[in-house]
Amino acid sequence: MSRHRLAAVLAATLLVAAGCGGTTKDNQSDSAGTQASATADPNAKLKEGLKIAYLPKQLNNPYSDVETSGGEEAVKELKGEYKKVGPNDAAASSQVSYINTLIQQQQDVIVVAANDPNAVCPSLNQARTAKIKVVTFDSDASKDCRDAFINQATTQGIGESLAKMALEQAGGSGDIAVLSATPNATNQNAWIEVMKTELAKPEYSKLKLVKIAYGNDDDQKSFQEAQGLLQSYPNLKVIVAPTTVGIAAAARYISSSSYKGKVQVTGLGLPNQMRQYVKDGTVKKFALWNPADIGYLAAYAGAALASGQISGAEGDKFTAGKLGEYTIGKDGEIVLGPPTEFTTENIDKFNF
Ligand code: RAM
Repeated sequence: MSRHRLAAVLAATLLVAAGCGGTTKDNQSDSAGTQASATADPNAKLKEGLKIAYLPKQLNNPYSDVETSGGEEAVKELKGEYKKVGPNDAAASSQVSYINTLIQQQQDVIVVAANDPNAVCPSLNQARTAKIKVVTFDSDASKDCRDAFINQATTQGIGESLAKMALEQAGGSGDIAVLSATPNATNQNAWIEVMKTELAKPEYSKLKLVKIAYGNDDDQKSFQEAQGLLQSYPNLKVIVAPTTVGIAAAARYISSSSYKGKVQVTGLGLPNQMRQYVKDGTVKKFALWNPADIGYLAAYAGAALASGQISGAEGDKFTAGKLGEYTIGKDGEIVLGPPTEFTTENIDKFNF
């Protein structure tokens, strides 16, 4: 670790200790992409030995395990040091203490799926002051406190696909409810916003969104919320769960209840968790991307940032190993690719 870097880490540690937010103008302009872009060199070699730490929304979620398995694979290819830490619940501020520890450990890159767009920001900006590159993946933080964001697919595309699957599963009309993750989750909230805009269109006029429930990405809570939805809305036709935890819990509940065959479950799920519910007829269609690819792409983006190959500015290009070349879009966003829809026809082709 260079002396310069150590001094920066100490300065950030002092800020943490003093409880200062990292949102002053100086901090923001320090880490602004425009300043860094002047120094980015597309021909810079990727550094070896980079310390790349993953901080998913929560550890006890099978989705996070698949995501970070891709991260671990990429960090190995990059000859870096991989680490994964995180809370056991997805509450808004549960990640702050982990970020502070990662700063003290002088990581080179923090890859984080934010449980709340703002709660993590002061700490993430302190990390950036300490010359740590911050890559959000899966669930973004405010764009002022990260260098790049790996989005699984376009937010618009995911929201549209959720609305479309709900319409199809409802047979064109009826009551639908959303079973989401936490009320603060950046990703779910963005998808639900797009869904609402879609539902306002004429082709959706016979569909009524009666409730948005939150299972907090906790299996038991999600199961109870699914149960509660059916008690409150007995005419419900579809539960749309834009979370792998929620969709699996809702499908488990419906599959063993008298609502099986009457109430459809759709949304975003892991094929391995959903296979039995597709086979027993509870679920006809759901969607997802390969979470391992998000983790993989995030490591390469982090390494390219930490090596000075890219700055996070729009138009920057980098190669992400087996996934090929990516270009950074507006607001530092890097889109993995389109999601896949799973049905009884193709579910056995996927193993994650
Ligand atoms: C859950 C998490 C994650 C989300 C998936 C679809 O596992 O909320 O953030 O991307 O569902």
